[in-house]
Amino acid sequence: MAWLKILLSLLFVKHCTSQNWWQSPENGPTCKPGTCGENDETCECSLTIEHRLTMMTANPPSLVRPKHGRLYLYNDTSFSFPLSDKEMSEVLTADGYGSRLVIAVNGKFPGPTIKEYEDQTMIIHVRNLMHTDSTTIHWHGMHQKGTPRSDGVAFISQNPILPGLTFTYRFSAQPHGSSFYHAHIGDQRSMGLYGGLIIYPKYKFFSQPQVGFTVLLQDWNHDDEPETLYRRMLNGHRELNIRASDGFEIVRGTGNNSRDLIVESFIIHPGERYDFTINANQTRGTYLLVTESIEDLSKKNPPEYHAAEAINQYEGTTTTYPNKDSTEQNHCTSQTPCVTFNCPYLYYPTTNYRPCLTFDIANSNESLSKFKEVENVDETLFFNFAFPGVP
Ligand SMILES: [Cu+2]
Repeated sequence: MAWLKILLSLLFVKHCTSQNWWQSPENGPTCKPGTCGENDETCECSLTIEHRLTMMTANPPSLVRPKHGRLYLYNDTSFSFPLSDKEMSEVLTADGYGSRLVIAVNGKFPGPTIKEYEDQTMIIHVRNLMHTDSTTIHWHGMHQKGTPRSDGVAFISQNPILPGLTFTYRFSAQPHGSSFYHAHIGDQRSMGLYGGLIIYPKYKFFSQPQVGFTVLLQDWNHDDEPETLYRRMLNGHRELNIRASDGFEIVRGTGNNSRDLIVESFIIHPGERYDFTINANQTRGTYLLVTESIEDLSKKNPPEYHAAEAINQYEGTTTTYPNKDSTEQNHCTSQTPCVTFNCPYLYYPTTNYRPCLTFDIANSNESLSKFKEVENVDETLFFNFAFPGVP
């Protein structure tokens, strides 16, 4: 009977490992091993939602503060004992300023990026561990053909997921591209309940890179001011060209049929996504990727600068911490203008040698994104959208 015992224990071990992948959301995988691969039919993932405080160590909970890229316990007044890398990785830093309530997904803020392949059946378990708040998740950009119940709009396509409950979303991963998921109830999205949703195309295209990084932008009011923001992703160094196209398939546009736009910056409205390539062909060092809001802050007293910054560092170089401020944007000249893409106004911006390309300039190689003529029009309605801007 020994062989049977061994067989049974093997079965038991296998059973355990396949059941437990979702039970340690912070350290375990987001998606079930053996799913979500290029040749898999399904992609099964688990998102655990809970409230967390930023700038706190995990165990025991203790407030931390930052200095020169490291974190220190709040009572370490002389900044003598930096936290270890592991301890730092457990802290949700957010804006690094004081402590604030956020929503973490699998212990992360923002949530983990889910990567899958086009046409895969998505099975996503959402566990709501918030104590009093119900939630839903909308899968931004997904067509949800035949699966309206998985669209995630609270009170319209589903009942909210009550505290302590788990809800499973099922839908087909269509169309391909860079997208994201986000809460669709209250202000949970701006508290952190969102993450990347990258759908790789079924067919490989020439020179399509499969590696890269995702930049997620969110509205952020540390003190919960009721302002909303439009944002501009701005490259502070004009030599680092951003190649961007409309929609999502710029990544494949590097071959002969390239329809890339070479721009210095582009304007992102809420919910929009871009795939862009940064040509790292500059002097090795540290560069900033800068996102600014496009509000007119010049009349504010004192002047304000609303921006988010990310450090891009060439491998093997020492990190420096370049400081960006809004006064340094004078690298655009009449000979070397800074091209901006997706301006909402005809005359934005009027100064600084910033010619603007509007969205209709961008062309796509993607057959699905081609404009389709509508036949048999019953009625034509005119919607008057106005973007007056500042003359
Ligand atoms: Cu959305």
